[in-house]
Amino acid sequence: MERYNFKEIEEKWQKIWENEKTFSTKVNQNKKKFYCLEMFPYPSGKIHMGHVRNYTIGDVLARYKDLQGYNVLHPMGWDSFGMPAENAARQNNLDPKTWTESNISKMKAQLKKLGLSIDWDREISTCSEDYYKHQQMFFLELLEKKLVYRKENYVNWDPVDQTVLANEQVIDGKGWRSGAVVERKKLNQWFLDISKFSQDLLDGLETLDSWPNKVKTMQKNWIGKSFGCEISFKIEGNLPIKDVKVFTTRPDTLFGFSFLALSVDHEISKHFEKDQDFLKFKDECSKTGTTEEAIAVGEKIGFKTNLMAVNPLNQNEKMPVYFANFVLMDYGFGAVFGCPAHDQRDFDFAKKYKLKIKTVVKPKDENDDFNVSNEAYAGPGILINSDFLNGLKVPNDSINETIKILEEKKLGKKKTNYRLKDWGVSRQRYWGCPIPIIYDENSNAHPVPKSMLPVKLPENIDLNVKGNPLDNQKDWKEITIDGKKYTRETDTLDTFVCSSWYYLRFCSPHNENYGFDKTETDYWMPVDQYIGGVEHAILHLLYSRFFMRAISYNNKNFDISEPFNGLFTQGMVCHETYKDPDNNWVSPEEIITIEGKKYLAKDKSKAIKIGPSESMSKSKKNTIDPENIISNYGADAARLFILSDSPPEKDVQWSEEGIASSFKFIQKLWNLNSKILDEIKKNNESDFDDEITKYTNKFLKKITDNLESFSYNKIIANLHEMHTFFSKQLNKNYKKDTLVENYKKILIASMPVTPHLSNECLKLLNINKISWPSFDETMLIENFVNIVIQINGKKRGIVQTKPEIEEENLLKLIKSDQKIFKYLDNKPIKKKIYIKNKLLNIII
Ligand code: ANZ
Repeated sequence: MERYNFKEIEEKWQKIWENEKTFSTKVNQNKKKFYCLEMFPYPSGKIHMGHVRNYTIGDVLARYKDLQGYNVLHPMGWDSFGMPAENAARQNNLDPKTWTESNISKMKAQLKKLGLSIDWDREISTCSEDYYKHQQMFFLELLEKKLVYRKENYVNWDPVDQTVLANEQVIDGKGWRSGAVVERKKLNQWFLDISKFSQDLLDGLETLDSWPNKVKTMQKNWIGKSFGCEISFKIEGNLPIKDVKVFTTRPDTLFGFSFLALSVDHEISKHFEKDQDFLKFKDECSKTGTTEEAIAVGEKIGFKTNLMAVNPLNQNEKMPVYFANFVLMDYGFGAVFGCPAHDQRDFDFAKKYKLKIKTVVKPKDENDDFNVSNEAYAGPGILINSDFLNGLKVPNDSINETIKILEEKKLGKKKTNYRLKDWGVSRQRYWGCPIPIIYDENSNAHPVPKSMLPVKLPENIDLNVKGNPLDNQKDWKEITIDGKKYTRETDTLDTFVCSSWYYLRFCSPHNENYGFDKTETDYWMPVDQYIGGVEHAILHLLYSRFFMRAISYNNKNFDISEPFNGLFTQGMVCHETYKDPDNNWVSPEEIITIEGKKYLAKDKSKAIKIGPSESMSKSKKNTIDPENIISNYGADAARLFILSDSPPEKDVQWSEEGIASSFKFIQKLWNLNSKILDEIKKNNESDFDDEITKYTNKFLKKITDNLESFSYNKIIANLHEMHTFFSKQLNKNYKKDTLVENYKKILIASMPVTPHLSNECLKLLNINKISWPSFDETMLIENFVNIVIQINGKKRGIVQTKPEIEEENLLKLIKSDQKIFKYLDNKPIKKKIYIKNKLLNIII
C-alpha cells in the first residue's frame, strides 16, 4: 500500500485554505450565523497541548457548523499585554513589543500547522494601538456613565512584581505569578463598578441554559448574595459617634452578643490616630493580606477600646468594642457584632481575649442547658437563653421573626448584601493599555480629550527601574493641553479588561472609528459557543458579562448583556510524571524504554521512577511539545488522539503509544481509501441490497448526535467501527454508485476531525460539492426483532426474526432451532404466553 504522506498532504491543504480564503466570513443576512470562539492565547512563544485540545475541540465544531450550511465566524487573536512580556524583555534586554510580536508569529505558524479553520483576516492583538485605542474610548464612556471611579484603597501588593494584584490573583496569600507573600498597601486606584450589577449578573445566570452548572455555581458563590439585617448599636464612651451599624446574617443570635468588632479603617479609628498602641496594632494588621482567604486563615487579633456597645434587644447588656483584623472595611459596614457561641471566628477571638461565650441556639435533640464548649455551633435548632425569642426554630423562623421585631422597634432593617467587590483595574506596569486620564497641577483627574486618543504607550524605554517604568518617563508623562500643564496617569489597565470585550472586536476587527460596528455585532453576537478552560470560570467570564452590561448601560445603540450563549469547559491534558533516582523531575524526552522499563536516556543504568499522571506543567517537566508531535505524526493524528481518549470535558491522558496508534489509524484509513478507489474502478454491476446504505445512515446518525452533544471521543470510536465494517464489505462487489454515494458521506462526516485526510480522499473521488449529509430516518429502523424464548419461565434462547411474527410461525422457528427445541423434550405444551416482538414463555 502506498504510504500516506501526511506532511505533503497537510501542507497542501493548509495552503489551499489560506490562498482561497476558505474560512473568511462576512455578514450574510440570508444565512444563519454561528459564532464559534475559543479563548484566545497569551503569546508566550510556543503553543502547548492545552491549546491543541482547546482549538481542536472548537475547530471540530466550527467545521461541522460550516458543513451544515451555517455562516461560521471562527476567529483567533492574542491576549498580548501583561507582565510576562515585561519580565522577559527585562531579562533579555529586549523591547516587550518586539518580544511579543515575535512570539505571535511563531505561535501563529504553529497553530496554522494544526489545520484550524480560522479566519486569519480577523486576527487581533490586544497590545496593538488599533485595539487598545477603542478600549480607552470605552473607559472614557464608562467614566461618563459613572461606572469608573477612583478611590484610595487597600490593595494586595506584590512586593516582588511591585504591582497590585486582584483578589483572584492572590492564591493562599501569595502572588499568582511571583509566589511572594502579598502585603496590604493603600493606593489610589481606578475601579470599575461591577458591584452595581451584582443582582443583574446573578439573574443573568438563570438565562444561561447552555452553560455548565458548575460554572454558574462558582459565579453565584463569587457574587455571594446574602440576606440579613442591618442593626444599629448604641456606643457609650467619650466619642462624638453614638451609633455603629453592623451587617449580620444572624440577627437571631443577638442575645449571644459578647463584643463589637470594627475594621481598623472604620470611621471611629480616626479618634484613635494619636494612640501609639493603636497605630502599632494597625501596622500589625497590614501584614495580613487583604483577601478574605488570607484573613480567614490568618491569626485573629484585636485591639480593645474603652468604648462599650449596648445590645439593642437588652439595654442592660453592654459589651466591649474592639478593632479586629478580620473585619473588612468594604463589606457590610465594616463592623460586626460578635457571637462566639455560633460563629467559629468569633469563638476563636473570644477564647483569645477571654470574652463571654453565651449559647443561644441548641440542636433539636439537646436539652435547654446545652452549652457550646470546644467549638462554635452554627447548625440548625431552637433558640434558648434569648428572652422573648426563646423557642423559635433556627434558622428560618428565628431570623425572620427577629428582623420583624427589630424593624418594629426601629432598631434595624432587612438588608441584602453581596460579596462581589468593585474591580480594581489599575496596574503599576508598563506593558498594558494606558489609562486615558491626566492630572492637573492640583492633582485633579480629567479624561484625556477623546480627539487625542489613543494615548500611545511610549516605546524604547528603560525597563530596568524599580516600580512602574512609565513613572520614570518624564517626556511622556508631562503634557500640555491648551497651554495648561498636566501629568499623565501612569497606571495601565489590568489585562482582564482587554479580554472582556475582544469577542466584540472580532465582529468588525478593522472598524476604525469605534470598537465595533453595530451591524456586525447585531448579526454575530452573542457568541454561540465559547470554549475554554474552567480556570476562567470566575474572573474572565464574570468580567466579560459585566463589560457587556456596562457598555449597554444607558445606551440606546447597544443592548447585549450576555456575551456567551453556550459555554464549554474542556478538561486538562495530562501525562505521567517521571523522576530520576535523585528525585529530580525528568521530561518524557529524556527517557528511553528498554524491554518495557524506562531508563534515563543519557545514563541507561539509571531506572526512572514513574509517578501519577498529572496535568502537563513545566514545573513537573511532564509536557509534550505539540510542534514535535505535528511534525512526527501530522495534525490529523494529533487531532484524532487528543479527542479520542476521553470526553472533552474530562482530563485526557497523553501517551506516546496513544499518538502512535492514532498515527497508524490514519494510515489505515488511507489504505481503506485506496481499496475503495480500486473497487470503484472495477465498475461492478451487482448490488447487495441496502446493507451498506443502511450502515452509512446509522453512522451518520451517530456522528451527528455525538457532535451535537460534544461526545467527540465517541466519534473516534465510530470511525474505528466504520473502518472495520467497510473493510469487511469490500469483497461484496458493490455497485459503483452505491459505494461512491455512501463513502462520500462517510468522508464528509469525518471532515471535522481529520480535515486534511478527508479532503484529500474526497478530492481523489472527484467530489467538490460538499455539505453535511443528512440521514434517512426510515433506514434506521431495525427490520428484525430479538424474541426471548422461555421454557417453564427459564430463558432458553433468543430467536431473531421479522417484527410482528405470529405465534404459530414463531413456534415453527423454534422447532427448527435445535438448541431451544431440545428443552421441549417432546412433552405436550400446556400453555403459551406470548408478548409480541419480545417474549414467548412455553409451559410444558
Ligand atoms: C453576627 C453573627 C453571628 C454572624 C453568628 C454570623 C454568625 P456572609 O454570610 O458571608 O454575608 N460580617 C459582617 N460584616 C463583616 C465585615 N465587614 N467583615 C467581616 N465580617 C463581617 O457573612 C455575614 C456575616 O459576616 C455577618 O453575620 C457578620 O457576622 C460577618 F452566629 O453577624 B454575623
